[in-house]
Amino acid sequence: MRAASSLHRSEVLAYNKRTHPRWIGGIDVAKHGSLHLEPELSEKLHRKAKIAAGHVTGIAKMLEDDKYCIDILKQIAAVQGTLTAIARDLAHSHIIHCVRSSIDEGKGVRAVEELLQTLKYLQRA
Ligand SMILES: [Cu+2]
Repeated sequence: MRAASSLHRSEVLAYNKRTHPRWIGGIDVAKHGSLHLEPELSEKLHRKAKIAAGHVTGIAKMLEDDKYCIDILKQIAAVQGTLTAIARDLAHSHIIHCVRSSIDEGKGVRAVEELLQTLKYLQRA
């Protein structure tokens, strides 16, 4: 299998269907369409993402309205903070569920790949 980053979403979903059981950590994976996000976390991250989207829209408007640079920078920092928090929560959940699942299934190489990918994206966050 190619690196996950070079896969189309449909390929990843097909791979996940083949390699993961339907139920993980009490979550019906088929029902929720996710291998690692518990409904409460999904809702929390969705809410934060919508807040960040609102801030980005606000930043665009501030630029359009030629607002004071420091005020715009404050908004940018706030969005970055929100996105970083989302990334951390997502990475934490991914390690707990997806990486552990790979370990439980005896797929050590896959688990290491999952961890390395997590670290790679966290460094950018
Ligand atoms: Cu995951």
